[in-house]
Amino acid sequence: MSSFVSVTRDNSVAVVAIDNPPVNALSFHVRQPLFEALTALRDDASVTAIVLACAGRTFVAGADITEFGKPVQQPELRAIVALLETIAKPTVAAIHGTALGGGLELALGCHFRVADQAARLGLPEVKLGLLPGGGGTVRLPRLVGAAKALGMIVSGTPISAGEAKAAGLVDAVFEEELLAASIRFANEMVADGGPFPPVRDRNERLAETDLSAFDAKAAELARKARGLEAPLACAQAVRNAITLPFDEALAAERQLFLKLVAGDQSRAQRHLFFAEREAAKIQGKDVTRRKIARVGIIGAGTMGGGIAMAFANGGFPVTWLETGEEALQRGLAMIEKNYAVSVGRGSLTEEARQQRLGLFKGSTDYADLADCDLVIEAVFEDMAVKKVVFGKLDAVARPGAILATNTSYLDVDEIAASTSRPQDVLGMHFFSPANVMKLLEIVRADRTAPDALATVAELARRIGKVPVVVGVCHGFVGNRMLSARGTENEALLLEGATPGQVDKAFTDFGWPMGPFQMGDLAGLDIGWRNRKARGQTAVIADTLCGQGRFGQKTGRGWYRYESGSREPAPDPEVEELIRAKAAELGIARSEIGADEIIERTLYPLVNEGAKILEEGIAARASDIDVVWTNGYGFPIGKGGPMFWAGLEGAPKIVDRLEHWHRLTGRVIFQPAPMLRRFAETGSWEGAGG
Ligand code: T1G
Repeated sequence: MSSFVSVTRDNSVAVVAIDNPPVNALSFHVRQPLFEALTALRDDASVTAIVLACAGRTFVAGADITEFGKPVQQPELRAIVALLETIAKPTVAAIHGTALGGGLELALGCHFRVADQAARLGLPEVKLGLLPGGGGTVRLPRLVGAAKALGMIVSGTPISAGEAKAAGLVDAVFEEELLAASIRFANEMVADGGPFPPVRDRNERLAETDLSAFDAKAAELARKARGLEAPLACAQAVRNAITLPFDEALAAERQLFLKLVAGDQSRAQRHLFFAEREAAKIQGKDVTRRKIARVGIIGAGTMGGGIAMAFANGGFPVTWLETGEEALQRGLAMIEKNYAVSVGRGSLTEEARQQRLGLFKGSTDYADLADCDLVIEAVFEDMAVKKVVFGKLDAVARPGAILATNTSYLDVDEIAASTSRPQDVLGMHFFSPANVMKLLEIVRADRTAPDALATVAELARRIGKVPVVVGVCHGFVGNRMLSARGTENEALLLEGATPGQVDKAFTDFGWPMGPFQMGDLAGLDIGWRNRKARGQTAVIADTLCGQGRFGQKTGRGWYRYESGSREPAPDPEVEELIRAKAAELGIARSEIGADEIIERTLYPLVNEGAKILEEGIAARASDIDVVWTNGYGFPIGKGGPMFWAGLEGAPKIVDRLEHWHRLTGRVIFQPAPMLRRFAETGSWEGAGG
């Protein structure tokens, strides 16, 4: 027997335990001994039932993603599931932690699935650009019905043990110790005497399918796919489960899986899976993390409120400080309203709402921050104001407390230097709305202690954020690159494109929306204020703002918004304004195609990323991909700007940047040395600090 799979006996019940830390992935070194053990137990007449369990913190969390793209080693998961279904004696999967992907598919090969109360079950393959390739698309609908299976597989979102029991996926949920309860359950099934039909033969739930409703739901999901292939393939595979005989549907699933796993989109999404985990690891030696029990938030505005909610949602007590009682009460009222909306939507229970509100302690006195282990300021974006706040913090915070600024742009080294404890100072750049957006840029100042960075990176994941450690520069990684991506926006308009054409080039690329629609959503006045503060101008945007056209909130911006609508409509007045400005500036206008729009916006985006790598502001190219797919909507099927540069062809990017540089002389088009090296070597390695 291998160290990854062990078999023990509890009288006539055999317990097969998988032990493959950290998540019991179904690697080849697990599959082979598992297949052998199940074959032997099937043929062992002294065994009356089999319980399949896992050691460690979770049931099988899926196939081993690191094996994809390599030669397949037999036995595959499908063979193990098929073997399970040849076993007549009761087979019981005992699920704790998460049964995900191939893990749930393995459990679907058993007659029964039992779970502890905290268990979660799901088929998240779509998040890797795949579909369940171990029979999940054909077996899950047979237990929970096609509609529920479609929702689970296309969303990839796991469900709780309770929901799984209610849906028919799980046969029992136990409060007591899982293994003992599972063995008892198995003995009960033996006593029942069976027969025990394998899931493949259980068709009763399929008969209830309303195919036209199913197709309508699948069509709606397809509209949201935004160019991603996997959601469509998932829906097709589940539909096959309804309309085709089992083995044909299973074969069709296999073909769909093989096409997806070899495709660029799945490679891109698997790249992001590992990139997100890599980004959360702090470079260098293993450090002891500091204990964070209570968090202080300074500022009860939109950002402060979102950050406070993010921590309360993660179960942290929050001391929330404002200068005045009125501002504080306004902030608390906003949070109570947000939670009430969630309860109304059914996404939060009333009990959880009360529990979270109970975590807040409001204050207008800095001394109340003395027992906080981490304090985050989200006050007005002005260096002088930030320094006053940090001066007060420095005077009251306990030794070893981490002091963080939520600044989007300002120099964190300068803020840290204004305190007596620069080793405890760093940036935590949240993205609005901070309780929703996943990305958290952790800004490493030049004297920030490694354990402070590691503490905040781990804390970020505990509150559901995706952390990326970035260096100090104007705009860090995301906003600095956003600026490079937008430099040509007005030139494109003056030279002949319309806001709608630019935005369409972006949405056709896979972005949720283009830069002009995004500007109208965020409010054009924000950029206007920033430009004025920095003595910059944007001829068209400044004119629009001067006319009070701030975007959706004023009903007019780059687009018109019919009363109350959020749908952008082209605005002839804006297009006339652009033409007039172009004439004033003597700029000849002509048709501008989507390729040129992409070359003049996304190629500078990649180029700025290469500069950021060279300067060591980002530790690795994949960190930049994590920033852009989690904070700015870069299409996950393209893996982020740096991964996409490989798909697009770096030599072509360099060539076209040189073309635009020759034509315009603008520095954003000058290819960065790191980009040239990537074009030559195909690798971003060896860049940055
Ligand atoms: N394969 C290989 N490594 C994995 C892995 C997997 N399936 N899941 C996690 N890891 C590694 C991860 O890279 C990290 O490594 C460590 O385990 C801890 O993970 C045929 C085709 C289970 C909820 O998509 O969602 O089955 O950084 O940091 O936050 O149909 O891991 O320590 O070196 O995420 O506690 C489907 C993916 C696969 C689930 C735990 N399954 N994993 O979260 O830990 S495809 C998934 C997760 C498939 C079949 C198809 C999470 C988790 P390192 P972690 P965590």
